[in-house]
Formats: sequence, structure tokens, C-alpha cells
Amino acid sequence: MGYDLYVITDEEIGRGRSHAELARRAAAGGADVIQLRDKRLSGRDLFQAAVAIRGITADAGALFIVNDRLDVAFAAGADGVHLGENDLPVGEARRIAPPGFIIGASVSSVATAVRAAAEGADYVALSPTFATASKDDAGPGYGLTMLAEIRAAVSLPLVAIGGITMANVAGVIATGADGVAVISAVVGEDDVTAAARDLRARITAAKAGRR
Ligand code: TZP
Ligand code: MG
Repeated sequence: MGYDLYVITDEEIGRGRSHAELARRAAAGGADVIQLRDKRLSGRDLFQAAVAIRGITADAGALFIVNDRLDVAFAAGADGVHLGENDLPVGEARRIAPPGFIIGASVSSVATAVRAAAEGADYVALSPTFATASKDDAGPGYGLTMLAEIRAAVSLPLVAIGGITMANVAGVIATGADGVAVISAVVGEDDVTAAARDLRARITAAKAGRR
């Protein structure tokens, strides 16, 4: 299973629709991966949202990843966790994760990508690839040059995250990303399912053009 279209839930950008509802709509549009991300929720509420999304993604055949919280990911039976550079180290998560459990890592350089790979990450995400208003502390984007450098340095699946739009997704895929992770381009749209379908089609077309 791939990482082509990786949709991250956000109830604020999602205009009040719940994490589960956003996940359901994105999966219906062909999202390959759904990530539950909510920095505000208590562990208990995050767990409850995770259990709901576990059922939705299992039915849809999508992967389910929990942001930040390895404990919640384990407890809800998620497929994996996504860890940033200030979260639990990838190697420590790998040490206690069951076989097959997916660990994704946000990276900001070739060096951090190579380290994440060495510690046992299953995919790396260049974060942020472009500037974004969806994450307060994201900072400026690293851009396509850095994406290409990481592509050349690691063989793991490479995801671009931050500021990906319908307009720039083809260039991101042409640069060598295996997939894109988005909030606003899908979750912020009125018709989440149609936006996911449109973005997914652009990714598929860009990959076909790369061969
Ligand atoms: N991590 C790095 S950028 C980002 C996250 C969660 C936000 C991505 O949101 P958008 O709306 O797709 O730029
Ligand atoms: Mg994090």
C-alpha cells in the first residue's frame, strides 16, 4: 500500500466537521492514508476519535496513522504513528513497536532524513515542503531543491507535507516524492471527497508522466 494521497484531519480547518467525518469523506475520495492530528484533544478524546477512524479506514482499505502519540496509536489499533523531530525518537518507537507497525518521521534536511531511515522509519516527510498557514510553527518551506536532495539520499517512501495544492502537486511528484500529505487542500474544501479524488488523480497522472 502506498502513500500517494495522505490526508491529515483537522477539525478547525475542516470547518467543524469531526475527525471521523473528515476521514470518512477523504477515504471515499481515495485517500491512501488518513492521519489523525489534534494537538488540543485530551488523550481520552484522541483515543475515541482514533477508534472511530480505525473502523472507517479498515472498511475503506486505507492506512491509519496517529500523529505524535504512540500510545494512542497502539491502543486504537492504528497502522502506525507519525513522529516529528521533537517527538519520541524514531529508534525508541521502533524498539517497542510490534512488527509491521508503521513509523513515519518528519524531516528537515538530508541529515535528518538519513538518520530517520537509520533509526527504522518506514517513510520520511519533508516538513514543511512549502510555507503553510495550517501549522503555527511550520516556518518557511524547504522547497523542491531540498526535496530532490532527500530523494537522492534515501530510498524510503518520501512524502511532501506543507503547502501542497492542486496547482503545485504535479511538480512535487515530478521531483520524486512518492506522495503528498495535505490538510487544507482536501479537509478545507466544501466537498472533501471530490477534492481528495481530484488530488489523487493529479498524483496518478504526474506519476504516469514521470515514467
Ligand atoms: N506538518 C508540516 S506542515 C503541516 C503539518 C501538519 C500542515 C499541512 O497543512 P496544509 O494545509 O496541507 O499546508
Ligand atoms: Mg509531532
